[in-house]
Formats: sequence, structure tokens, C-alpha cells
Amino acid sequence: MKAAVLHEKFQPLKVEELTLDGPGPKEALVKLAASGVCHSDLHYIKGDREHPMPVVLGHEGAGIVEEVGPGVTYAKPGDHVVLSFVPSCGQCDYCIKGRQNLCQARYGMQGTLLDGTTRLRKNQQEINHFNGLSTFGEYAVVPEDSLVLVREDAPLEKVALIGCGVPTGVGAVIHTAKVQPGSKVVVIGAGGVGLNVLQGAALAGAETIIAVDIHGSKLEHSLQFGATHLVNGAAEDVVEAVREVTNGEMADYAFEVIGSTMAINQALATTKRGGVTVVVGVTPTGAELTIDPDFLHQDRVLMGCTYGSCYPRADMPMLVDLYMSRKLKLDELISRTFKLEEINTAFDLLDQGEVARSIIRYG
Ligand code: COD
Ligand code: ZN
Repeated sequence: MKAAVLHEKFQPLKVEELTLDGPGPKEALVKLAASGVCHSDLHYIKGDREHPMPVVLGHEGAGIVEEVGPGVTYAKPGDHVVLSFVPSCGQCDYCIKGRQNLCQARYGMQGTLLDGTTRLRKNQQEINHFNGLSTFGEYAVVPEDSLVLVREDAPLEKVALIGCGVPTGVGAVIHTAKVQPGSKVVVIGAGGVGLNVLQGAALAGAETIIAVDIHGSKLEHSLQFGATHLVNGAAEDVVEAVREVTNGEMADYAFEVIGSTMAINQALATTKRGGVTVVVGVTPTGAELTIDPDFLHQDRVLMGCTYGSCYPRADMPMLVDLYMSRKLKLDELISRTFKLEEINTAFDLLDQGEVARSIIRYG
């Protein structure tokens, strides 16, 4: 099959012919329909985060089950699936206590599948998997626990976005922060994930929704996702702008959706006493955060967030239903559609802030 391989950081991906071994026990072979191009993948290309190389990146995909390995009971060939980048095992302490996004199993995979081996090869060289998915290939062998069945009338090339950006953003609002109706919300970073924080805030009934970005085009796009006020962080003092919009009251909730320590501080400073700041972004390895502890002394809460604190098999089908009933926007998230061969252009445009989400479409 064809897949895009990252051999070394700072290098473009190479689209190459790879061998993909069939699914082992409790694994499935999935023919991908589409994969989103997310900034988390870009962090590895730009060297902000480390991963064993060479690797096939991609963690936001949907497709059709082609074959299942021994012992698979959840899905069968022909089933439509969204892929979860956390394979929730259902048995670890996190899963049984309802925190499937933190499942222990994920942390056993450092470039491999759950059994510690790879299915991807180029000639004799082993190629690493990414989050047990590697959606930048025509096919993927994934753990059974990463499969999420979805209704067959939903377009796979759209619901691929429900593999990452949508649950990460919407989940940060409804699960992590538990935003209350009528609240005032600040979202710093209105990219592919940030737009989903914005639409999550709108779904939750937030009254004032302030989008912050450094690109005017991103801010304009935010209006479609429920932003009520726009702040250009490149031209305005973000904290003062939030003070003005909220008549001095400040925000109940702030979300950092960039991966920047400066923006985490900005988010914290935009919240009122008792306010909640949720850090969605991951900062470059080795980054250190300095905050004024006085903020916390006033009952403020600073929270982290993985995968929108979601339970993939409950939340993803629900998000697909919301899309099918036109309560959740996916079409408007997709700025461009590319072939796999064009993947480096998709990353360049993401890096330059030119797109909300691009998707790679297969077949
Ligand atoms: N102030 C305001 N906005 C800014 C600034 C700034 N100083 N710098 C950049 N921005 C804007 C950009 O213009 C852009 O619109 C937005 O921030 C970032 O959006 P994208 O589209 O480039 O990135 P996303 O939305 O695909 O990813 C953002 C994450 C924060 C999720 C990502 O970078 C990350 O940290 N991922 C790891 C954490 C995670 O949850 N990973 C799991 C799957 S994503
Ligand atoms: Zn992502």
C-alpha cells in the first residue's frame, strides 16, 4: 500500500510503497476513506515532540473494516468505523472508572501496536506506527479497541474528523470543563481543534464566546462556529480585550488550543475568580510554565485535557448523530481536500495558518 513516511524531523514526508502485514489477534485491517491533517502530527515533523522514526503519522481517520484478526468480536468486515487514537481496553483502572481517554493500554505503544511489534515495513526495515493508527496510509492495522462503529449513512470522509479534532474540542467543553449555559468563554487558537471548542461552547449554551487568533481569516471563520466576539492577538492586548467584552467581569472558562506557555498564561489571566482554564494544547518537549500563584489562590482552576476527556465509543457515535441532524458542523471545518501525494502541501498550509482542517482522501 501507499503511505506517507516521516523518516526524520524537519524533512518532508515521503509517499512510498510499504508492506502492511495482516491483523494479528484482537486487531483489524481497515481500508481508510479519509484522514484529517492535524497540528499534532505537525509537531513531530517540526521536532516539537519526539517519536521513534521512521513513522507513518496520522491519527484522525475513518474507513471500512476489511479483515479482522483472531478473537475480534466488536466488528466484522464491511463495518464503518471511526478510529480512536486511544484504544480503550475496558479493563484498566481508568477504563472501569469511566476515564477511557486515559486508558493504560495506550502507554504501552511507542511506535508499535499493543503487542509491542509493528505491521509496517519497507523492504526489511520496520516502520513505526503512530498512536496505534497511522492514518496517512491507504490501509491501517489497528487494535480492536481503537475501532468505533458508526452508522453507515454518515459520509466517512467527513466523520473522519470525529477521530480527533471534534471530540478533542467539543469534549474539552462538555466533559473537561463542563461549561454551563449562559457562561462567558474564551478560546485562544481558532484552528481545527479550536473551532470545535467554539462549537462545543455554543452547543453547551455559552452566552459570550470570544475567539482569539492571530490570523484575521481564522477569526472570521470562527463566526460560523458560534463565536460572538473576535480578538486578534497579534494586534490587541488579549486580556484587556476580554475585560472590555465582559464589562470587566472576565470569563468563566478559557481554553488554550495552541500549545504555547504564553497562551496558557493569557488564558488564565482572562478568567474571573473561580474561573476554569483548560489546556488543550501540548507544548514543545522541555517547555516550562511559570504562573502567578495568586491566580489559583482565588479559586481558579487550571486543568489539562486529553482527547476532550471523552469515551470514544460513547461520544463518537453521538457526535456523528449530531452531525447527521445538522447540530454539529463538519463540512465547514474542511478547507481543502488532498490526495496522499499532496500531503506536504497540506502541512505547509496548516503551518502557515492558511487552513482550518485539510483532509487526505483515499481511493
Ligand atoms: N495567539 C492566538 N492564536 C494563535 C497563536 C497566538 N499566539 N499562535 C497560533 N495561533 C493560532 C493559529 O493561527 C491557528 O489558527 C491555531 O492557533 C492553531 O490551530 P491549528 O489548526 O494550527 O492546530 P490544531 O487545531 O490542529 O491543533 C491544535 C492543538 C493545540 C490541538 C495541537 O497543536 C496540539 O497541541 N496537540 C497536542 C494535544 C492533543 O490533544 N493531541 C491529541 C490530538 S490533537
Ligand atoms: Zn489531532
